Amino acid sequence: MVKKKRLNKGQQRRVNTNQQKRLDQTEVEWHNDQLGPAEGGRIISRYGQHADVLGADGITRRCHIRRNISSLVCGDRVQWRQATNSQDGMQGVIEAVHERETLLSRPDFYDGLKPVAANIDQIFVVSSVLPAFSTQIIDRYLVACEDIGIEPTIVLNKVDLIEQLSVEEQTHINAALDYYQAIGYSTVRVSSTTQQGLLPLVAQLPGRTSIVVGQSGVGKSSLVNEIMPQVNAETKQVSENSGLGQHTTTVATWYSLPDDGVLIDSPGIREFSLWHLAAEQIEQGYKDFRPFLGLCKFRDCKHKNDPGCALREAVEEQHIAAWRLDNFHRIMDSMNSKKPPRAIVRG
Ligand SMILES: Nc1nc2c(ncn2[C@@H]2O[C@H](COP(=O)(O)OP(=O)(O)O)[C@@H](O)[C@H]2O)c(=O)[nH]1
Ligand SMILES: [Mg+2]
Ligand SMILES: [Zn+2]
Repeated sequence: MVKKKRLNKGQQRRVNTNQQKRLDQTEVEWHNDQLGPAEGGRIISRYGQHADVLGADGITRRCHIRRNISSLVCGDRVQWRQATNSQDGMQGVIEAVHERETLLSRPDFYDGLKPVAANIDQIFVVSSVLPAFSTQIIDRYLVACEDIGIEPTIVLNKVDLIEQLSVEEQTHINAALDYYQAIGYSTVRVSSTTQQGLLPLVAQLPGRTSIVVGQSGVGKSSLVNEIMPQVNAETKQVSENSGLGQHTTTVATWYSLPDDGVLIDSPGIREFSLWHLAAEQIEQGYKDFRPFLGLCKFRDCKHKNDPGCALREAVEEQHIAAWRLDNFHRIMDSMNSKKPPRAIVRG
């Protein structure tokens, strides 16, 4: 009979510490004594298992992310430690994330809700003359902004191209922007190429953490570059010249403004689905609907052909634009037909 070898206490302790060391090493590559004290920092952008952290000294360093951190995104306030010597371009490790004040998320068909940026307090919903202006897309962003309670500003970029549109198209864009303005959203018309209209937008930036969102190609990165020429955010043209094809902004990126404030560039979001929201939240996201919600004859009114629908009456009496109710229905229809498999399973 083979006697099972027993480890004495000292051996056992060594095995345990070695195991712990291996765990630590696979996580951070550094031993504890190779890391400086814990400091506060800010996430500039996150790339998979690492992120760029802005330290209190104003320097940005690429850091590992500890595995216990489940969610980390541009704008997060973190606790991190600098390494005495960098390894594979990594200069430290992020150990903890502070609680977020706000979080802008984007529903991903397969991955569920994906965070885009944290701790923002102003959202610029950027649209453009080309690619085509779409109130459908703007409304989706507005509903998302209303849901997280952050004041949006609607930006129409590339106004230098407006004359290329037909008179009908120009009238349509102007009427829509006027309507948004009338229901309480601030709207600006700008061109990052000619710089026209930029001053009112820039005036809204100091002291706040702002993000530009919108479809790919509307000129978000170009606007960021015009506002802060020193940052050189990657635009489509730049990357086309470098031969990298469609490789534009892929993650949200934080840029500190010279006079206190932050502007975050975000990647284009092709389709901003809202299926994480309930029908009531989408209704509430239409601020011009609010005075009429709850006044329909039937509690489960779908605001389509239901008799006694207060929203349809409001449209007939021109309190609500017909296209807003149409857009609402298109969002509701897409929610019913395009729900991801997982969301359906979960009910
Ligand atoms: N004519 C015109 N083109 C613009 C303007 N702003 C951006 N663009 C162009 O639109 C394209 C997409 O710009 P980009 O900033 O990469 O868009 P993003 O995907 O929203 O970041 C580029 O070719 C820009 O040069 C503008 O105000 N006027
Ligand atoms: Mg971009
Ligand atoms: Zn109704």
